[in-house]
Amino acid sequence: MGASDFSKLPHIGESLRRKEDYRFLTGAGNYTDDIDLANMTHAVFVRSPHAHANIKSVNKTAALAAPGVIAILDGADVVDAKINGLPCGWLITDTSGQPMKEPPHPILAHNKVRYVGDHVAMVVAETLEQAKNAAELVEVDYDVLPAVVDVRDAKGGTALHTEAPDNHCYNWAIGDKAAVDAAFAGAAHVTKLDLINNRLVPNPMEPRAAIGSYNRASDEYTLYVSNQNPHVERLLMTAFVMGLPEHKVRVIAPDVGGGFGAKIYLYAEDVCLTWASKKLNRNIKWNCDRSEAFLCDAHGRDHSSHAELAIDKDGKFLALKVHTDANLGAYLSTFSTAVPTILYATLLAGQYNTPQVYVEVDSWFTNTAPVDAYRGAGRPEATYLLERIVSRAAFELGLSQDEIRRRNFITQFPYQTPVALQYDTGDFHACLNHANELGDVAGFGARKAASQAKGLLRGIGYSSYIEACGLAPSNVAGALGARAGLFECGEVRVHPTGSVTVFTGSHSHGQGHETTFAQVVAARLGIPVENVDIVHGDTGRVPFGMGTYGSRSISVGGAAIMRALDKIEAKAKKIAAHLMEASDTDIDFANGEFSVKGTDKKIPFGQVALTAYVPHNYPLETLEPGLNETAFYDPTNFTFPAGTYICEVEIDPQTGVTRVDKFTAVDDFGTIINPMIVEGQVHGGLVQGIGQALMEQCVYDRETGQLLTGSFMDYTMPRADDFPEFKIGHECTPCTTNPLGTKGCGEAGAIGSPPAVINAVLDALSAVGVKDFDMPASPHRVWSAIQAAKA
Ligand code: MCN
Repeated sequence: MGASDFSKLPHIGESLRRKEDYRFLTGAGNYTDDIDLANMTHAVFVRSPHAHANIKSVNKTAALAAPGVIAILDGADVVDAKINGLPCGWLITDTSGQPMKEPPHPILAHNKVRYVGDHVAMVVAETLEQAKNAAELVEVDYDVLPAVVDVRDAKGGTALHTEAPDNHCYNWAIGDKAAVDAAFAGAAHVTKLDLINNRLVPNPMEPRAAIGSYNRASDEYTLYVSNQNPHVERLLMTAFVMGLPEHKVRVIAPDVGGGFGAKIYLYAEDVCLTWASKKLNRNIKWNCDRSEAFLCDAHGRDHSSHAELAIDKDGKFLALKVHTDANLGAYLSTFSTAVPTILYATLLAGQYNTPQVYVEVDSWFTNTAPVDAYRGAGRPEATYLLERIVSRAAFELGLSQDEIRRRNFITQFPYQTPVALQYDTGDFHACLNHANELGDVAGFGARKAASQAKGLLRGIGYSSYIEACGLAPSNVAGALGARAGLFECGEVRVHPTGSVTVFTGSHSHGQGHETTFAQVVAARLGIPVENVDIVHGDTGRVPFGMGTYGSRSISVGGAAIMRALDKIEAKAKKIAAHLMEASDTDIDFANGEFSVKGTDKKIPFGQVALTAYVPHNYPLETLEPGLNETAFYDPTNFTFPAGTYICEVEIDPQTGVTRVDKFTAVDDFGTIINPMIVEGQVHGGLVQGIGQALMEQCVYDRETGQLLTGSFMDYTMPRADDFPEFKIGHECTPCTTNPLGTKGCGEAGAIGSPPAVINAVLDALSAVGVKDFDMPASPHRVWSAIQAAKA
């Protein structure tokens, strides 16, 4: 079935209430911490208080003697057990042709710690209190070393790893440098910009948690873990770290209370629990507390960039060149290396017809928590840079932010960018027009005058983003360094009574798959949505899948289910043909009924399902009984959601307090399955993006490497009353490379919104002479910028 026919099916585009909400809203969810196994023990990790230190000794004597303690494992035990370090899933090749520097990432530090919170030992005790008390008795003698925190200090700073003497992981580049230089030579105007993309701490509502369990009778391990992709977790852990046969480990990611990227990765704690569950022959639970999450979850962003945009006399872009220093933290987290390269630089053409783009990236090790993908992963960093420099160019050239974008929008599709991606569809003018209308841009002047009358500064900011979701074909990703496939699986199990259970490799941790995937299946089979259940998050039940990240689930996971449904339909037609004594090529299937072309003969889907399992009148010689099909789908291209966001802020120059007064988001997500869920996704993304722009910032002390924003007292999280009612609109150019026509929506809000906010802040502050500003626009930073401009 093609995308166009699919979009017309019943249930597609319907805002059905979420099937999963009953259990979530009534407290019936089953999160990792809700799982209680027999004789459960509890783990607590001893963590480094220093950013960089040699470990002289670990003395466990007093701790081992403490009540309830079962075992204390440290780096020496890991070496004895021959457990490898955590692998990095993406190999970047340096511009020199050499592979990136890939130092070991031990699950428990051996001889050296490299960031505050680095894992030194795991204490296992009968109760959590006993484990906590004993952890305080573990005596670690450290020889403290100088710390490197900021990428600007990395080169020449004390080396974290012997494998990376300059703390340098790789230099990577994309684009034609000579062509870019030539274009700059002929430019009428060059806009320059230095900017920092502030480091963020993900903070999902449910912190990470895991339970290691080992069954001696079957020699099987089970790891319950709050994770976004259980099969990837299992593959990395068994094949690369523990050397276990994969079928002996079952990974279950039950209800997960948000991930936002931070739960994609294989973490040290997960391996420690799995390993120790056999070693101690006990079930072991670990719950990350909020302070540990601040210290040890993979952080996001942390780029420092210089960009230059060459423009001709008509305001048309000629070329863009960018240099970015990316902070990778102390170790390479699972997909960290792909974020500032493949997922970032390839998005720097944006929505614009810029003939030449050249991007160079240096990535560095520092004594901070590992940095990896966080909602948007590279695309927010690209969008922030591009949309900031485009608005700055508009300010410099005296054009409106709207006009400069219109002059440069891509209008012909498919469009090959100079940085590898090929966009299949889009209508950027339509999104901009729609956003202008929805955001009442025409009334901005009057609102600005009204703000002025109150002594307040009002500004408007635009951001026209494009991003790449779903990820690339596996072979392309492999050529770019991915050490994994990027397909997805779906199994459709039709039961004898015609109800259906779907097993998907995608994982829902807030995105509502149990509803939207059921909508897709119900629409295709013409059965009630209540008759479809979705199973995910269990390697013991679901075929091998890649999980959820990169807003890929509906476009790749949904496409795999569509493929399985194609097979179901083809087989069901054969059964129906037999029952109605016709040729299967003469069978039509629509609205849950099989009919013979040109006749009034028809039978319902349920009857065919029953016949498949009660095959009394059945072509057993040519057809197997049963109606159960599995498919794997490998995407042929990314999907390219795009849109225009417009933000209006009002700033009190006396206090620096910045209030988002209006925020308009018009997105093109192709075909939309469930508008209510999509709107919720956009709301969540906007809050995260505006949160980054206005308040969130992870700060380490530049000298000592201590995390200064290690709790919600110091790290400001956005709240509902920080926001106005968002105005949300949609345009639709269906994706041409998947059978649903969908483009991902899960990250768009977080990608498009930060530059819209900061462009608005700069527009407002231009009245008092402020020309440049880095996120976050906290009252103190805004007030200080105003004072500096006055001075
Ligand atoms: N959808 C739709 N029509 C479309 C596109 C999507 O109806 N055209 C629906 C989908 O069926 C799905 C939801 O919208 O129910 C999101 O779909 P998609 O864009 O495919 O994104 P994923 O399901 O793959 O989710 C991943 C994405 C990412 S990468 C992050 S990070 C993120 C996000 O989703 N983390 C989240 N949203 C989150 N929402 C919650 N509550 N918690 C997180 O951790």
